[in-house]
Amino acid sequence: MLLAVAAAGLLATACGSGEGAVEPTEQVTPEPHSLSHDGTLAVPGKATDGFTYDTKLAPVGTEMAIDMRSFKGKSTFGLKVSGLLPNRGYAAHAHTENCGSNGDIAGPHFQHKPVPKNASDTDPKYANPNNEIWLDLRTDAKGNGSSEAKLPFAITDWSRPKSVVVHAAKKTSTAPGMAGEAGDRIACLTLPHTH
Ligand SMILES: [Cu+2]
Repeated sequence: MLLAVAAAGLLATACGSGEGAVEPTEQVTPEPHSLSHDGTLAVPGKATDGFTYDTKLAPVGTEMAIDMRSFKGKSTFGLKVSGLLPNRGYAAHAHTENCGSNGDIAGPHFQHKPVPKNASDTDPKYANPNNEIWLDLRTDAKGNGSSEAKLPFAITDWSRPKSVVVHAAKKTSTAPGMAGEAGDRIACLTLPHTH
């Protein structure tokens, strides 16, 4: 028992919010849940939470910011970018894992209802903007753009995406067998999370 308590103490220190943090460890906060976070893209090796994997389509220094709010079983999820190529569509989604040294590390699309084992990732029944978080946007003449997804489900500490990935395609496909596809992963922002 004592050991377990000591271990919990250590963990709290490791993830804690700095010196002398005395707030009780926050347990599940199902809702309301909100999160704002931004990052600046850098190449893998120099990146902390914002990664570019294609410096032509997603230049170093591009800023990505998200603003997520969840309340009463519904959520909004906004994405803002500045510094991408001007006047261009970009497909983007929330993904399940943290960003890493290559785009694949961010895992598949976050899904509220996960696709069953016998179904395909690209089945529009699961790969659609009511079950995933699609953030396709179009930049203006300065390379700034934004999008907001309105979602018919809650995002909680336990059911939430860990990253936002920008893809090379100008738009996310919705065609059967190709739903959710959007080409190469060109940029990724890791979202803060506790689980
Ligand atoms: Cu994606």
